[in-house]
Order: sequence, then structure tokens, then C-alpha cells
Amino acid sequence: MYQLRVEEMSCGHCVSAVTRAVQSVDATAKVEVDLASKTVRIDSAAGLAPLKAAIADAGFPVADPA
Ligand SMILES: [Cu+2]
Repeated sequence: MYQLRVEEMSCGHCVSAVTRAVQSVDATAKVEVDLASKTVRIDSAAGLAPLKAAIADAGFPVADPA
């Protein structure tokens, strides 16, 4: 379980873009986004680095774990 801060998320489109990015790395990942706290929780066996890279590539810089 990873918990990341993704400050740029502001609406449902961002949530689905981030979710898609994570699931492009691990299609079975569980992704939970809390827009209010700009927090993304990821339940995945994938490594943290590729997950963060995929989210960043989608246009959402990832701060360090919340
Ligand atoms: Cu948005």
C-alpha cells in the first residue's frame, strides 16, 4: 500500500487520469483518490518508482509519500 500526495488533482477527470496511469503499470492495482487531501492510495504489487513515474508522465507531479 502506497500513499502519495498529488497536488495537481482537482476534479474527477484528474482522478480518472491518475487511476488510468497507475493501472497502465499494474492493471490490477486498486486506486483510491481523496481529492480533498490530494492523496492517492495505491494497493499494488508494482514498485513505487514506476507508479510515480506513470503518474508524473500523465501530468501530475508526485510529492513524496503523504
Ligand atoms: Cu481535473
